[in-house]
Amino acid sequence: MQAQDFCRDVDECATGEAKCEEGTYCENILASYQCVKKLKKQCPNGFMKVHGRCLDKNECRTNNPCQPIIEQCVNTVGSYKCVRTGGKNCPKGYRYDGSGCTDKNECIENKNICNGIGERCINILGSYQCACKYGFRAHPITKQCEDVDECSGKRRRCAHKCFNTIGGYQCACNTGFILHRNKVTCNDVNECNRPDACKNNEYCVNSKGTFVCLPKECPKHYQLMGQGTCVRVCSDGQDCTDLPYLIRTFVRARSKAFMLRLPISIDVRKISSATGFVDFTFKQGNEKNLFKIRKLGKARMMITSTKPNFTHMDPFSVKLVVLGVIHRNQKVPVKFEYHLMLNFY
Ligand SMILES: [Ca+2]
Ligand SMILES: [Ca+2]
Ligand SMILES: [Ca+2]
Repeated sequence: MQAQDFCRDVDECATGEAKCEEGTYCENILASYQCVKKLKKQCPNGFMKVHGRCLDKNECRTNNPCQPIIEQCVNTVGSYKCVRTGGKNCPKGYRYDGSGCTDKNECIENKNICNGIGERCINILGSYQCACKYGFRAHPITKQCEDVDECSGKRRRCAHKCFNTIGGYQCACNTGFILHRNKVTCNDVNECNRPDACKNNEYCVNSKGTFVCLPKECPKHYQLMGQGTCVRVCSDGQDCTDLPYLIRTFVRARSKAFMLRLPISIDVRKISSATGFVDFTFKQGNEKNLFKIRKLGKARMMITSTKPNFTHMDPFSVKLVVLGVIHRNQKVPVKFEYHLMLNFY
């Protein structure tokens, strides 16, 4: 027999014969068709939209929400049920609890089940797993948990010093600093808050990682002009023209990578700009050749480190004395001194 011998239903929706209004869709039925109103609203939970209609979702087929082995998923209209499979003979890793099988929590039942160093137990359905605790990592071959050395990694964990511990690490600070509550960064100790930090004839200047006691008085032939600045005063008959015209003291703290631009005092600049060049040399404190002077223009300079591994050195303090000589045409050169109390932390 051949197909054309039978009366066949015509799919009016497919042929285009059917005319449905907007907001409706065409549904083919035997010997006719119907226009079904499209649902605009979302379907309620447990239903899904199929050709504009809300149909029950079969949760058991899509992703089984029930516990495998011990439960069976039963689909219902708009929902599903997890039915515990009966029988007292539970598979390995499960136990009968009176009404069905239930997972054994091996981690609670046997506290020592994962007892290797750095191991922790994770309960899973029908079994358990031993994983590494935080701060430990599984060895690629032996799979045993090993301490992670947080201090040797690329990431810098601590502001100053890092000490590895089994299962963790601890930060510590350089001298003159105290560990912040966050256990990572370091705060400077203000030693000047201590009443006995300096003597009576000294004032205290706090600096990162240290502090400096500076005399309140200037040396002979000098007068104090503000904190840390001594200006030469030569009274009649005194031969002190060879002494530096100005002695200024700076207290600076630097993390190791540093460049130090010095603010040259206005008085010195007045002299130098009117005349010519300033020569800068180290008078004291650069015996190890750790520093170099870079001239910036006529009367400015910058101090930088000479060693590329400067940042790896232990913290240290140094007093650098920089001598500046201003050469003047046919006149006696003018000298001045910068006393730099530097702390590298
Ligand atoms: Ca288990
Ligand atoms: Ca560690
Ligand atoms: Ca300090």
